[in-house]
Amino acid sequence: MIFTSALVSLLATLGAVAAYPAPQPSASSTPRTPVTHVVEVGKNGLTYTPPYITAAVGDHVQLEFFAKNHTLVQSSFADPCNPINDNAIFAGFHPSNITANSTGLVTFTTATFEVNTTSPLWFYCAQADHCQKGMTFAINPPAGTVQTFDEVAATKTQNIAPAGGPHGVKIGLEQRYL
Ligand SMILES: [Cu+2]
Repeated sequence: MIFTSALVSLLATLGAVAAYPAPQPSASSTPRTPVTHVVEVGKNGLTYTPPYITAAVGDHVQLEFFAKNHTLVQSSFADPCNPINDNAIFAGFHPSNITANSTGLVTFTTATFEVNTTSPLWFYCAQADHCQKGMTFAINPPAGTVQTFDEVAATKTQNIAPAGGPHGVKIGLEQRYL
């Protein structure tokens, strides 16, 4: 009898344990789903839209190329219009007829890269004098620095494109309705 009541007691305890909800991972330990930031290149003149973004490590930046023939090159903050080094991100040049007035299903050439740092990243368009004219882009720029970058860019006597083809990006196609 003692054994039976002990068993009942044990089963009751087990039942209570089984009914208790399993611990859930806290919000802070849940992996963040990477975000793809679409950036329209040359849609609204010599600009990237948006001109800068806030992004986390692991996020992707997807460039969509509008007319006429733009690119994206990584520079340092101090020296715009000049590739930061031989490993600079370079989207390549992408001639396009798509404009802000285009309608219907269009096919963009895209260049996509992954954000691999929380440090600020700086970019420009190496076509003609687009860099000097303010066609610049930034990821995680500190407050107030975008304007400074553009002011320095405007003083540059050269706008330098990397040699060779695209670097550090994945070139693709993206269809969407405008
Ligand atoms: Cu351009």
